[in-house]
Amino acid sequence: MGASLGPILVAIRGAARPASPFRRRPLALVWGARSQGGAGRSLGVPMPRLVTILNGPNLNLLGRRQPEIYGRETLADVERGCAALAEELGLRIRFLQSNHEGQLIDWIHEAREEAQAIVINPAALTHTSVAILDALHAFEGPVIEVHVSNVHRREGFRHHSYVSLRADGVIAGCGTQGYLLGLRRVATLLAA
Ligand code: CA2
Repeated sequence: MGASLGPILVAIRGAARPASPFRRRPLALVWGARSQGGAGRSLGVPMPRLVTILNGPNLNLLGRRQPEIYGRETLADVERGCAALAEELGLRIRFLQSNHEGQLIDWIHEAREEAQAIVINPAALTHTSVAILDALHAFEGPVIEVHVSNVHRREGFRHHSYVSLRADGVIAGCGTQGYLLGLRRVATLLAA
């Protein structure tokens, strides 16, 4: 066993490709120490980029009530599907759900430090929360807003989204597949 090396943060600037708006911050490639497991195991292999996937109030009930609107897949099914696709795309995910606005805001703040992109279904907070919008404004990477149902075919109060004022893309009415489409979009934006 070689000596354990601490993780090294490497910033790469001035790539040949034109600057992407999502590369405003230097690329923080975390190069793994020899002693670490997972993707950063061998020195010189960059950690896959992290996508935080956030789910708002009541989405823990997905697949258990109102299947005519939200389908039959549970949130655990969605998480499994996202994890499998993320691996295919060379991404890592942090998949989270909360019924509390403040918790979602705290996770968005954490994402500023550790994640390169956010996929968010803010659920009912979509239509009410300036606080979530403000938190997302402080996040620099791509943000994709996902809704399982087609909010535009539903009650008028669901037609307005505060989060859309910040989102780089919005997916609605594609069922739980919307999360996978969101992840694919994030992969495209991060690679641009
Ligand atoms: O279509 C979506 O994904 C929504 O974000 C879901 C929210 C709703 O308030 C938004 O307008 C649109 C509701 C999430 C609650 O999910 C449930 C799932 C099953 C049973 C009950 C609620």
